[in-house]
Amino acid sequence: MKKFISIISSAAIAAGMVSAINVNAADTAEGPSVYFKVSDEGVGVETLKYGTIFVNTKANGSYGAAFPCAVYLKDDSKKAGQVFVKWSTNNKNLKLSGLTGPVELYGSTPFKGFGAEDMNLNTFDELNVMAVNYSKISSEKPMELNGETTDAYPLACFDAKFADGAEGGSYALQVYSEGAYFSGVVERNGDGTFKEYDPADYSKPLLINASDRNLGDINNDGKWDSVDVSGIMKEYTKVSSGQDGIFDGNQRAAADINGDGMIDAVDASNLLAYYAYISGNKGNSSLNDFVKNRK
Ligand SMILES: [Ca+2]
Ligand SMILES: [Ca+2]
Repeated sequence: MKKFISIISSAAIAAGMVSAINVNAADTAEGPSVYFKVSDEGVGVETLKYGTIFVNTKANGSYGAAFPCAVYLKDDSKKAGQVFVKWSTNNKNLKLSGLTGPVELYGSTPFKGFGAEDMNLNTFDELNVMAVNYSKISSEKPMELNGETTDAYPLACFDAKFADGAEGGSYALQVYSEGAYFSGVVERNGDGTFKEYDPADYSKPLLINASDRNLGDINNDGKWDSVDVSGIMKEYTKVSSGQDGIFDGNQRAAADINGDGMIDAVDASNLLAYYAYISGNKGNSSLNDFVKNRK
């Protein structure tokens, strides 16, 4: 294998492709990324073991309240001289609203010289896209940070809410970078040179699983028991053997108990252990807390 690679490299060098190879190498390196946080303090909103957000859309009346979110930039180089980030959801039934800067809720912005109103904030309602822009384009230097890292404070805050009638299933908050609505981070080296990155290339979406029932209550009868456990096992057996699943979106969201994006024997095992735990009248943890504390 090594020999094969060295032959390719020699051929590439001979063909004058050295610069093309270097560009590819840079593109696979770490670049600035964007991530999201969702407040799980509201009724029916929980952060699962693997970071996925679970929302019971009927926990607080039909389709409940908006839940607060924040968007962060992670830029280990600390060279960002201009940050323009847009984000959206993968489904307009998860609607974004109430865009603000981070000062009111978090006390500061990530970058020095930007107060409560100094960044540009835009909401494109038709697209369900939001945008924030921190820009010191007159400077050749990176922007100075208010904290130790670029994500010591969010770039912006907003609310997300499921529209009435939104179907159960998996939703996502994600960077938006398409056409005229692109995202970018310009890293400045301080000597006039710079490099522009698209954070969409380095960022992962935040999954938000929406269900009309409690986590783990697959048949929606208000109890967690062996019926729910065997439901998960049936679904897992079908899907893992290549057949179509039998769950609808509400059931799928309720069944991914640890929030790792899969419905499998681990979820069934967690639910079985929780069933034993509550039926022995031993404890009153929620299913989610029980799973997160389980070794
Ligand atoms: Ca049940
Ligand atoms: Ca799972």
